[in-house]
Amino acid sequence: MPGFSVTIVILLFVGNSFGANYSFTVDYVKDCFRKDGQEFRYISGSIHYNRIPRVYWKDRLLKMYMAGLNAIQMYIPWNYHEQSPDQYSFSGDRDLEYFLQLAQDIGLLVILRPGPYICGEWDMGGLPAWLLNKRDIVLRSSDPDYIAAVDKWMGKLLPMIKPFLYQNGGPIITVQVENEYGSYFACDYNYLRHLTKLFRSYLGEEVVLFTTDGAQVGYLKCGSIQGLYATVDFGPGGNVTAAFDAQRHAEPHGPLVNSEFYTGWLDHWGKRHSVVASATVAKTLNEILALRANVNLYMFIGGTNFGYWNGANSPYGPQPTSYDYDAPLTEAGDLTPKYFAIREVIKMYHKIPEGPIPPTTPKYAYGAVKMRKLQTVTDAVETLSYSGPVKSMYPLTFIELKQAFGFVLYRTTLSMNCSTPTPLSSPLNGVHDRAYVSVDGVAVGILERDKVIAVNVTGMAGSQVDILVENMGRINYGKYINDFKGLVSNLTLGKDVLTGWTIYSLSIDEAVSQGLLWETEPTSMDTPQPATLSPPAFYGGSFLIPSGIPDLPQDTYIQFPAWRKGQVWINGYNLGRYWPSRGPQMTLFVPASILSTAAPNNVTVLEMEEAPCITGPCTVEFTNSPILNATVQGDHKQMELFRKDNFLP
Ligand code: 6DJ
Repeated sequence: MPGFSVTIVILLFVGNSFGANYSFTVDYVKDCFRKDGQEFRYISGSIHYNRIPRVYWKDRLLKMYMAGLNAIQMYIPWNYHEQSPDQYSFSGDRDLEYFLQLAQDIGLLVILRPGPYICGEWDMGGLPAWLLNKRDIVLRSSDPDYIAAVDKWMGKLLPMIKPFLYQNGGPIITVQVENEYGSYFACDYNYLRHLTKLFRSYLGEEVVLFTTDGAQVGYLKCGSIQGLYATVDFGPGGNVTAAFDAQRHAEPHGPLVNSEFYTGWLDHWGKRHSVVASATVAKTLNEILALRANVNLYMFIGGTNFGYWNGANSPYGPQPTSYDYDAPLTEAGDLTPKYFAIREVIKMYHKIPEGPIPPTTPKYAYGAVKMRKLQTVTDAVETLSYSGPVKSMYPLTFIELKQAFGFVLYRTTLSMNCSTPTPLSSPLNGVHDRAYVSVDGVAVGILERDKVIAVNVTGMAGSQVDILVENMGRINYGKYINDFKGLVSNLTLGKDVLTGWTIYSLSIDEAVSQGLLWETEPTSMDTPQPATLSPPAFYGGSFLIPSGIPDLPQDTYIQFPAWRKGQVWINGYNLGRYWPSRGPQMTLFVPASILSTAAPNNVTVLEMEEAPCITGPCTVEFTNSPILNATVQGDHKQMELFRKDNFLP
């Protein structure tokens, strides 16, 4: 039966080319990767889907593909998908499977970094804050409670990932275990071994598992173990051969890999904006590629820390809302000279796809929007605190209140007459992270972690003390990632420990998106006061997208002339924190996808310190270009330089 055998041959052929033949391996003889048996080198770029609205994923991935990249590298932040224990979300902006599929459809392979810890300037390095329910948990170690939570999460995540592995017909060529584990104090090999077994049990024996550590032998010591391919990370401008020598110390053979080649660097509030010259990036990239090494450009597009997702470093220094990173594609996905400089280098080694690069999208300056004062947090406390207050002798932390992000109001009374200014202090530096203090509705000062531990108060015994505490983002790197929020130790008034607290866990995001905040009649408090501080308050305004102009709505940036610090929502979407009084970030990226042409767009601002509304124009402003590099306040080194440059005393 000749027809029958022909059918079998065809089936076998099809079977081979769509499954069984797909392989991705390490060649320890020729020092390279092999894809389907052929020598393969990746030139990859980092993109974090959690920092880009879903509607823009395709645009950003296409731009990456058109730059000549053949792969992307991405984290999976655990806390983004499991915000409360056992409550998983994988839809909308969290649709991981859709993102992986898009990457594959566009022609990009994927280097996956599922953690569980990711660092990445992301709240608590991607670990869910609820892990801190066990007070003394040792994160990133063999602590049984930590391991139990990791096992459960990976039991949910890794089976989702499996069909996307290259050998199963998907785009994922390699999977990273943990992240820069060699720079963590615990140095727990049993933990790394446990993760290796766990990953293998769900993903199989075939997949290439790897680790990434700083390019120094010291980091690789605790970061690498048998069975995980050790790679390194390092930035431009240094000695490439020396950096790869560190990798060779752990992996005498196999492909050279720089898993994070820094195209830019991260920012902190109050510190100068990081900039890395394109020429330096291009030069070192060329050196890396000339060595036949594999490379991932971190970041290729940084994106935005929307909402409360930014992390922080220690001593406490939170990262701003923008994660632009001075990357080749800007926060808003715009093409930059760095993009083209990188593309030129890649062109010397790999074939670049032909065809047009998706253009930079236009931005629109919607102009000034008038804002009106709404309630203060104290006025609105009943609305904001759905479950009502909790009474406690001593302050409770966010975790004890089962709140992960945002703000908590701590209320007590002055325990004694303070007829002369008396210090209200956090002797153990336990304000995590910023506390706005008012007495009988009058703002008296701000406490700030690692910066200001006392403010002076006056008032009669029994006066109401309201302390609104802001979580400004959990530490994401180093020893102090067990970052509890709220008042994490007692406050004192003079020598007295303050007790008898009424604590309001606040659901501000829900109240804003449901439009529950009201305008208030001006009071005597609203008249100009000598003090330049007011109790935290909401402001609201709205604007229409102009009609008759084609292609609106477009992306835009919001800025806060003469506002000080706070949080902003548009149509209930939490865009993030603004802090122009500290800098360097002055504008927040507003994606068009949250704007409406059908109705007025509602802007809600929670200003923590002082709005310009009494003394000047009460407006926020939509502009068409970002400012991420303003002069910063509070960076003493920079001030010194500035003084010197300007011949100031
Ligand atoms: O893997 C880390 C990235 O997520 C490596 N890295 C980047 C990102 O956080 S700072 C910027 C950093 N590691 C800490 C090393 C400090 C010198």
